[in-house]
Amino acid sequence: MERTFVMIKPDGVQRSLVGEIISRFEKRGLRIDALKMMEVTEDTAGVHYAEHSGKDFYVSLLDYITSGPVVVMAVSGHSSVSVVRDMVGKTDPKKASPGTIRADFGMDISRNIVHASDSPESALRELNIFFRESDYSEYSKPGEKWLYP
Ligand code: 3AN
Repeated sequence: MERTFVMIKPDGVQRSLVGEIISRFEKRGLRIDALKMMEVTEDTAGVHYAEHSGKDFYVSLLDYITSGPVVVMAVSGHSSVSVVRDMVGKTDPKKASPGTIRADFGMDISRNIVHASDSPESALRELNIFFRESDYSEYSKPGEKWLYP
């Protein structure tokens, strides 16, 4: 069992894609362990995107992520990091495969709707930025005991 971090960015919220995106993860058989809508502060955005500090798109990236509410969630399942990344698609929606979230709903690399952790280490780091232990709920999914023993 693996847990990953997903953020529906301000453009995803403003375009009413929250339900659609969560639904895709649920229908795939992944489990939502924690979920909240929030506004990201400059400080939190800086910590989350620290690896991009200094890049030419860094300032606009921070402006974008702090421009309106986001929805953050913890998503768990077998190999959830890579499964969710595959469902999200390539960074540039124009290059993402049809059927992925970014390809199906976007065209712009700087408005690419959703973020998902790129490794188990990033997932742990990012989950710890946005959630504390008491935010997580554990439950079984009847009929999917083979997935969630
Ligand atoms: P991903 O979200 O696919 O892991 P990263 O981590 O390389 O992509 O980039 C983080 C975010 O920075 C992207 N989701 C996107 O919003 C923004 N970004 C990345 N590359 C560019 C770029 N060349 N121009 C504008 N924004 C970018």
